[in-house]
Amino acid sequence: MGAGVIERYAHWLPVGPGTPPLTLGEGDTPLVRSKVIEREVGAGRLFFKLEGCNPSGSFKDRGMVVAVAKAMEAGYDTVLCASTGNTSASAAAYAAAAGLRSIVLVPDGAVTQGKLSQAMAYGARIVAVKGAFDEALAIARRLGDGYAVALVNSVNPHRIAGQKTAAFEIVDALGEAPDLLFIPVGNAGNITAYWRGFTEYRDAGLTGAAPRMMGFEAEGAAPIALGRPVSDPQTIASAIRIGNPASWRGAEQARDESGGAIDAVSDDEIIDAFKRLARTEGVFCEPASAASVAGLIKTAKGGADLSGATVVCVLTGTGLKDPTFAIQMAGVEAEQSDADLESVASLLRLPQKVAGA
Ligand code: AN7
Repeated sequence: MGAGVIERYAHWLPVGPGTPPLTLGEGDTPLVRSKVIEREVGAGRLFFKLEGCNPSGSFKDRGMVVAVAKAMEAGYDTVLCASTGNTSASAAAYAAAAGLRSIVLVPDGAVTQGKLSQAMAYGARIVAVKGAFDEALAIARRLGDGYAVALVNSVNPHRIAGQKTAAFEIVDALGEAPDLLFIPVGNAGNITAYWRGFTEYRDAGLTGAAPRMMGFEAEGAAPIALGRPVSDPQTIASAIRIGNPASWRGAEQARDESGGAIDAVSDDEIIDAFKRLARTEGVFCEPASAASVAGLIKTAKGGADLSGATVVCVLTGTGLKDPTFAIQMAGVEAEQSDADLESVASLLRLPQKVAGA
């Protein structure tokens, strides 16, 4: 354990003796049983896959380690991506670890401080594009085609290959695939990757069935649910503010082959799920990640019978990615006190300890 996804899952990945053994200790993330939401939605068993525990704080690291290792192997000295934030943080981290340069294109003003601070700290060259993510990605793809840089967006198949290892881990942990997998959908690479992982394990006889894939977009940025691109995507969940996903077809394939669904949740539903996760489960994720749990709650409210079902919600990124959002949602400030026992004790009004108790 702690060996990273290339070493642990080499047999399933497009790596060979010439691939550098790059790792920051990604993967092997916790699969935590729900304490409260499981009961509220009436699920047999509910687990959260805590992808925020990866080295740069999101699931992107699983695919990025493979994409950057393959870029090194191919002799590139620079990696490039467009990003709503997490891909840029991850690309910058692995480029730093590999001794490569990184360039990240971000939609100007639309990336959280936490994510930008990471790209800065890891030493990426950051270009704020005056447009939406989709425009930045279109530029990145053309730069990747015409210039001496390795494109590490999820249109790079090595990204998808690495990210499928999360599905392997879930089956390895449960001993079988879950019945349902709830996952946020933005550029749709991750749902594509999970479906590949589950079906590869199924085809190899390591699980009998694959789960129904339940993907959730944000209502104001829901091209796949609507069936058409969205030109001005809007949502509080900036990570998935995407109007024309690159892996659109992969997501539809996952939905159709698994008998699942791709639907949308409102910002209010995302906020409600975010709060429930933090306050009743002790799990702090970023707003985009809460879309998976919002989707589960919506599905249960819609009358789905989940009793007897094993359900996994993927929580794609840590809450520390977006502290501004968390502080706004809490709507509280620290209470002020002088630095002495009397002041703190009188502020708190705690009951006295009973002697002998
Ligand atoms: C926390 O970083 O697209 O459907 O550029 O950061 O595979 O795109 C991030 C996406 C879900 C959606 N949750 O995954 C980027 C970027 C979080 C994310 C998604 C993202 P995909």
